[in-house]
Amino acid sequence: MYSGAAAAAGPPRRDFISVTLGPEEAVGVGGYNNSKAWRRRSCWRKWKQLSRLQRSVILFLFAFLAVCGVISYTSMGEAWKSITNKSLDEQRTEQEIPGLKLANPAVLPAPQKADANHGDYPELSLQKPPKPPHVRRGPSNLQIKAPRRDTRPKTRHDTIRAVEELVEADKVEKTEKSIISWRGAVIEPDQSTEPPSTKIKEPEKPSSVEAEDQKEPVPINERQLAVIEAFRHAWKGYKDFAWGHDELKPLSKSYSEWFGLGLTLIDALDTMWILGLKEEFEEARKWVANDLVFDKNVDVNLFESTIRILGGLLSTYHLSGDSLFLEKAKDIGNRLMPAFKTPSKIPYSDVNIGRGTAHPPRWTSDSTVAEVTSIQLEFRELSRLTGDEKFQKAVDEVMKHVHTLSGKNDGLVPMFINTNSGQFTHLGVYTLGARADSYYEYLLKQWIQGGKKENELLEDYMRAIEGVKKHLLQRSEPKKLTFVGELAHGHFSAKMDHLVCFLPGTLALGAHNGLAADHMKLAEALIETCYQMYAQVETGLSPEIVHFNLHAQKGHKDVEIKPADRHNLLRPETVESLFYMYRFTGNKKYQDWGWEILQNFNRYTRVPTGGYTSINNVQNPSNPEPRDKMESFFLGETLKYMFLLFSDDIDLINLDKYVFNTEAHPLPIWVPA
Ligand code: DMJ
Repeated sequence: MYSGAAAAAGPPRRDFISVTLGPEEAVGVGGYNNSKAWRRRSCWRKWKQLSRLQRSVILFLFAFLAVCGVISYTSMGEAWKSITNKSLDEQRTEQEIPGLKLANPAVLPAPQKADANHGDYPELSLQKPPKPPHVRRGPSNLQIKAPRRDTRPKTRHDTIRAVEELVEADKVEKTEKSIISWRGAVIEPDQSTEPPSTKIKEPEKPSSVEAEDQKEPVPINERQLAVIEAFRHAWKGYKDFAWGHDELKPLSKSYSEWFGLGLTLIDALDTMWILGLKEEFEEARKWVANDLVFDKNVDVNLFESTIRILGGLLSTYHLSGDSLFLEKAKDIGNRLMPAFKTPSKIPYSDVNIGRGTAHPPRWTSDSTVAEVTSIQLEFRELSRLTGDEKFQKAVDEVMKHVHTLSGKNDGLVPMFINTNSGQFTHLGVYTLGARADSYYEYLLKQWIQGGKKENELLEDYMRAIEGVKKHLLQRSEPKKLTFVGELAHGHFSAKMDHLVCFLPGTLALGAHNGLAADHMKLAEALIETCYQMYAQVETGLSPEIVHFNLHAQKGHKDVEIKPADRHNLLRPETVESLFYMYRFTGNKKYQDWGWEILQNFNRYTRVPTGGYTSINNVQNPSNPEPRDKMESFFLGETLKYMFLLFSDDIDLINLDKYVFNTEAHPLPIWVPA
């Protein structure tokens, strides 16, 4: 090999390297002499004979090999460590229940832990998620394999770290814009990464169910069997009287239509998969294949159809690996896109999926904050699966915009946002209930979905929880239950929607993912309150809204119910939070509370001819006044969370691998490849 520079300078210099290895070389020079001294001399002579360039190249090669060696040694060490840890886990499990091994080895790549970058911030660390103390087994037909992840932010560094002391967020923000602090955690926006929207390069491969023969038979316990029985009873009513329609009216043995898209059937698909109801699932699949048509001149609510239909189809696709569901998800996803064609890019509430037009409600150009900020998990996942970034771009833009908006109160958001101006409207009212609830839930869940890299989401979430603590938390009398009230123009109201009971589960999920430990404490206090919203009521079922007593009064309980609020719609939020609490603590009281609730649903809402019904009066056990409607979320969420709550299998929708959308449809966490 000739060096061009040497050739130009004068007579050609031989700058090539010729290395001959092996004994032949030594034999050729003067016979075989293998003494150490001879070898040393011979090597040195050879070395001296080499040109400077040749020596440099050899030295460089040695240096390069040394670096490679160090790197591969480190990564082998990591791999060895994880193998060792796994076997320790298995040993521990064996000790807890002799004879049982971890039934389901992880099938997804381990999600990047928030504390994965300790090396970057050696002085601080995230709290380690507590290891659930119970043993896990899941239905044999449910081994879920998450897809390979192509879409991820550029930087691999997680940017939160636990700190010992509370630093006031506002104070820090004033002094140094780059650090936002709160109790227990610090974010450094300069480490921030782009959200994954711009990283979509190729479509995601379909995920698939792991081969059946890799699984051990899984015992289903008595309580899970009771959930299966309840599901079958509900399904019977739907099948007999409402097949292919949106909702069952179990008393009149008929149905109601909302969008005319078989809402209950789609919402229930992944529940059937999780419960192992193969026959029912196959029957429903046939309906999806042959009868589900989105090319219809019908107005649908963007939020409701996203969380129930798009979310339901996506999660069923992930669980079953059946591309039919992805095709349908793409179809509905595309048809919902016109909603984002607004002056502000804040989507309209309603879309005509046949005509491709969208509009706000007739009486206003406002959209609901929870609605426009709780469609992100689904659209982001659709982008990842299809490789088409338009879905994610649209919803990320909404989040970015809301992040910058004024009108928040310590992270708490108003309930409405205008689609023309993009500004919050009806300022001054703050709630964690209807119209705002899932905004908070999706801040955390998007952060988790994206691999804990999108700092603005975490920042908004942490700030909001501080806002909740500061403005909305109170204690009731006589039991001193911690509850989340509402704030209207500076006045505190002791009103709490049942919807707010999603919060303990979300807080626990955040704590599990390394956020402040006091979030878990708050979760424990709030789930007790949510349980009391059932336990203190005559039927043992919670009303839609309660008012807490702030002052002790003789003969009064903590919970007061107004006549207009005493209905129960078979909602999931408390059971949902019980599920998270049990998963993360292993405390069986949460299972027992859920069991009580299931029995009371059976006692007061079950319709003998099939189905369950919402009721109008949770305070009247002798006549709870059935409403004649079974909401789709009873099958999509309530019974699913019940089944998961009663399970001791953390791999039955492993929360380090999946994140539930707000309609209980599990979507994979994007794991670095
Ligand atoms: C569901 O559609 C979702 O959970 C949503 O986030 C809130 N309302 C119902 C259940 O109560």
